[in-house]
Amino acid sequence: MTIDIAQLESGIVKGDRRALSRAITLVESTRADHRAAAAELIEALKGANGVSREALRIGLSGTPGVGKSTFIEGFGGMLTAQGLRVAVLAVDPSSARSGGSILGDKTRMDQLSRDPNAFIRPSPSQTHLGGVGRRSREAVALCEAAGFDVVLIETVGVGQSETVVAEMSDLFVLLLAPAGGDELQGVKRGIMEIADIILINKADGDLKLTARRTCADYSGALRLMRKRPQDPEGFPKAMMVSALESTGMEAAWREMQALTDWRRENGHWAARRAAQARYWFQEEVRQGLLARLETADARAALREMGEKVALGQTTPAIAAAALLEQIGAADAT
Ligand SMILES: Nc1nc2c(ncn2[C@@H]2O[C@H](COP(=O)(O)OP(=O)(O)OP(=O)(O)O)[C@@H](O)[C@H]2O)c(=O)[nH]1
Ligand SMILES: [Mg+2]
Repeated sequence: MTIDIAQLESGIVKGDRRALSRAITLVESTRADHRAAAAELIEALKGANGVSREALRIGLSGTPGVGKSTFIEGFGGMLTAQGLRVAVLAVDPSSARSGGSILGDKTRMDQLSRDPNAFIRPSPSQTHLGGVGRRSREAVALCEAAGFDVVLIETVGVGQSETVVAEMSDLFVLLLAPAGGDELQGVKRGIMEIADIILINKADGDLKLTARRTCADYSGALRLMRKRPQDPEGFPKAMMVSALESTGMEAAWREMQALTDWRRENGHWAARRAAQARYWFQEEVRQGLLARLETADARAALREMGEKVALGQTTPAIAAAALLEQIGAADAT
């Protein structure tokens, strides 16, 4: 593809969806010239109109089948009905998504995918999580520049992807299914700690009672957690929703807004974005170092020195220092 950065930039700023799509394809590319063009585009958009527009970025996580797609369809539709523009991005580790669920999403987000105020971008096929973070973060930045009010970043609740999504979100929402008390233990503590709002989905029909109990259990568990400085009284909180019946959506949105307003007024919103920028900078450095290990020379050296270490001809520390020296990443101390 021929890349006209200025054209992409003006298209995005005007909210042209085709320009946005093409730009996202660009940031997803691993080709060196595309990477350079993507970096230039992101940099150019940062100063678009002299202000960088801020969307509300909502991270949304939940295990397969919990109802993420159904929730996004209902929640996104409620937002667009209020005149808000909504972008939906997905962040998935390579193994998490089967071909089937993309097909499923087409039907589960049928209304939203045809809504002129919504933009849905399915996740690209991924190689490793390191690259996923950058690409998704840049896609978020593009949606923000395109004037979307809300960017929903969905991830399936496996592995490290929640952390990656939390690091690019202003709010983190965890979707859970109704379950017996024993299963409360099943949610990893780390995920509870990054959640701002826990939504117990499927609070309808036969599941309603169980959902109520699950919600009470989580409310109790959240109250026992140490209060975080970024939370007003009562947060993080657990609530019930039914994505299928579209109930609880307005209440959930109200709480998200209340939390957002409080954080903005108390400086936590800006502080979080600043901390995230710092995190992504460090992550880029880490990824850059790792990439240096991926060259043919570095790989050959790794093999060779690994062999010497195995044979006892040198020590792991000395071999490592030599290799780092060779790739130009030696410890200067
Ligand atoms: N009863 C009930 N069923 C629901 C609700 N939300 C989703 N479901 C059902 O749960 C199933 C999975 O819903 P999805 O929205 O595809 O779940 P998902 O989290 O996107 O799943 P993956 O994309 O596979 O990770 C579907 O059969 C939905 O109809 C709900 O609020 N109530
Ligand atoms: Mg889904």
